[in-house]
Amino acid sequence: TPRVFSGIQPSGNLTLGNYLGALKRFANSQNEGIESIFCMVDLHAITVWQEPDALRHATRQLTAGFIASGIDPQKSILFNQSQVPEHTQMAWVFNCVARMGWMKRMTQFKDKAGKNAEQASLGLFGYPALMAADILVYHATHVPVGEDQKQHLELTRDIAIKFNNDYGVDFFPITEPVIEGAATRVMSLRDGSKKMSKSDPSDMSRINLTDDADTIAKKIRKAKTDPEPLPETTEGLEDRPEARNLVNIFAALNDQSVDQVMQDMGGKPFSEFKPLLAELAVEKLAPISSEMGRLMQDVGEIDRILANGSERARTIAHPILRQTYDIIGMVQPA
Ligand code: AQP
Repeated sequence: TPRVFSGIQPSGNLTLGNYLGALKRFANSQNEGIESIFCMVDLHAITVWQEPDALRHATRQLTAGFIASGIDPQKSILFNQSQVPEHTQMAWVFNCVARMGWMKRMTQFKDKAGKNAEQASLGLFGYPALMAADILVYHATHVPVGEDQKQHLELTRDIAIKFNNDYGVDFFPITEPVIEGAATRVMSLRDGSKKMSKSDPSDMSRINLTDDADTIAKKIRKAKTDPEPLPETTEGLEDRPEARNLVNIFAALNDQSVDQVMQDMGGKPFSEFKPLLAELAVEKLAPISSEMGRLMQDVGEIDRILANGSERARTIAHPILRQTYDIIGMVQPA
């Protein structure tokens, strides 16, 4: 039976990239009646420094972001990773399955550690093994994510395959990444070659789900573009990363294909297209942002949702961890 899992780090403000690449699509599986498990991956967040109060706040705000994006905590399981110890327990097993060589090929580690890899935390290096544990401790079959997570999902498959082979079992499923839609990789508004990211030092590079209408409009107006008007056709976007990014964003926000957007917008100068995009972004994001604000007024309720979700998550994760221990030969109480 299919089961969906995905996670987001409470490492700052949610961006338009997180929304279009992940959150907006999460409600799909829930609404199709597929069991769906969504996690605030707070243990992933501390692979780089987080102020404790900011982490607590971001975890609650992210939970509000999920709910405001259409995740129903009754239908789906919504929880934070640190309340379900089976994730880290499974991660240890996978630390012993994954090979150093596999981990060293991970481009996200290279990007995030930068030139100073010796100063990066061991957790940042091991991040993908914990991510594999997040997924496989539920035997999840499908993982909706943005394009940047593709390599980590391939590693998750490699870990499942090696575990199954090493122990001669057919235990872990080979997970399918679900990377679809017009905005699987939303780029920075300041640099069409970099992905939009919550940790980019420039706030002008991203749209935050908490930005107000004026800020959204200003960021889109100032978004970097080339001087030409939009091309007439989709093909004309090929060597124009900034133009392509804005068209992709428009398409994803409006639930259209890129071709459909180009039929309406092709040939328009940015002075016309940008205000239309800003208007659309405000129309789609403002209700989410105000719902998040409303939910954040009752932090106690958010904490209850997370505690309840964590309990439900454990009822799935615990037996799978126990079976894993049994397969690998750990003596357990009868
Ligand atoms: N720019 C993006 N376009 C499309 N999808 C994106 N995602 C992130 N950025 C984009 C997707 O959002 C989900 C959660 O991401 P995450 O917070 O767990 O980690 P991340 O990929 O590291 O996100 P950020 O915003 O770049 O955070 P920082 O700056 O803290 O590292 C994932 O499904 C991801 O693909």
